[in-house]
Amino acid sequence: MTDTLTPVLSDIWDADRSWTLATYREHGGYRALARARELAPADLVELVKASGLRGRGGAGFPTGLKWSFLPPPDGGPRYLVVNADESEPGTCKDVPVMLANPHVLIEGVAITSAAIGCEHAFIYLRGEVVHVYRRLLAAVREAEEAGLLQGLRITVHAGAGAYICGEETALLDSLEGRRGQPRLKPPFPAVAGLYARPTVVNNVESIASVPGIVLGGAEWFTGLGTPKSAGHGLFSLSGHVRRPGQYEAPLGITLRELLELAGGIREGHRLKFWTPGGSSTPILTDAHLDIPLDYEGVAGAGSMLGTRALQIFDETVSVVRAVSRWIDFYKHESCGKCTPCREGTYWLQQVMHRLEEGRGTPEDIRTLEDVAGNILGRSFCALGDAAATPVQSGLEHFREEFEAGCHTPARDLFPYEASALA
Ligand code: L3W
Ligand code: SF4
Repeated sequence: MTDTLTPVLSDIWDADRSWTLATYREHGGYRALARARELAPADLVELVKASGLRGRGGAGFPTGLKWSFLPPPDGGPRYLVVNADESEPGTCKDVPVMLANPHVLIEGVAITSAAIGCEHAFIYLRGEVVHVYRRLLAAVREAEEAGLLQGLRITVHAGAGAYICGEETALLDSLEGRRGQPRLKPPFPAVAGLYARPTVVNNVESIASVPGIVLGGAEWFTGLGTPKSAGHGLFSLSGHVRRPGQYEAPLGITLRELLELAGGIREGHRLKFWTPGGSSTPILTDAHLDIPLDYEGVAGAGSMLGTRALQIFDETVSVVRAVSRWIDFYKHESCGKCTPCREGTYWLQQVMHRLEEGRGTPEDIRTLEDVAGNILGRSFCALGDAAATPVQSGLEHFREEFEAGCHTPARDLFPYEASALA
């Protein structure tokens, strides 16, 4: 961990054995849970509502409002499911939270469960990160043995490595033992989720932010960030920056400020393009260095804050090649349920490969626009839109590079060696 402006989530990452219960408690861990247990569930929901916390998994839906959508208790089970299936290209904030401080997540799970009346919570983790799975299991056991969970059962479930299982309803199908494919919404999980019971599905960072809110209060949290995007969050800088890593800061910080913390673009190079929140968010350019990185500021620039996965590319990188790699990913991960995404990602990939190899035609560029336009808004879930996004924003900002793909291979215009990290 390097510089951080609001060390709440990352405050103990540099401490010795930061992932253990002993270290977490030395730094005040589980005090928030004790305080939360003094509050009525409805007051906890109101507190999180008043804090303005918005979902940190990409969509930014107000967390307290989501909790309040659960129908009144009817005697049957209600579930909390933590979405820890972090798989978006560039997105890499939840794994560090769970590795460095799993107890802040577990404390958040316990508080949220108290707020919504849940007795069995699940953490759905992407299957590839076996080391995180082991760490979470060990931390849950520590919390149980210390008597902190008071009967709350927490199941850590490792998925099988499909990006679509990060979509909340596909995740629920997968958790139920079925092939992960999105369900029709409504009903939203809040009404009919896991085993058709009321279920809150929240991202790791959202839940890990809850203990801080309980201790600091709603006013403290709204005092950070901007009026409609309260609080702090992890900004993950990767790519051509001198010090890539996680930077915790209030929402509304700018890329220019974050680059200062990260030591700037690598020596002798300049910013060309970047994603504000992973490959699903339209790319931006050096014209957007000073936009506030909050939900409204990024939307105003034509993109989305998403997961704050800032992938930074300098002038040695071919936009066509970057978009082509992203399309390979979406084509591979399309679950195949709906036609626009299943067929559209296939055709986007065919055309992008031609352009990358310098074998494209002007008709190919029109095909890209047509296919991307027909995927966007017509797909069953957000993965389809996500696949159209890099193509559309790439064309918007760097059309000439796509046109160059009609006669020159990307490797000749942008040799691989120049793109290597310094
Ligand atoms: C009850 C209503 N609940 C909405 C809930 C809904 C969900 C949340 C947001 O996609 C985005 C996507 C990716 N009653 C409700 C309601 N809800 N209306 O609010 O819902 P939604 O549909 O806006 O978004 P989503 O399907 O959760 C998430 C973008 O995030 N993204 C994704 C990154 C990837 C990862 C990863 O790797 N793990 O997070 C990045 O930008 O494109 O737009 O809970 O139920 N009336
Ligand atoms: Fe599956 Fe893609 Fe359709 Fe989503 S948009 S349901 S991932 S085929």
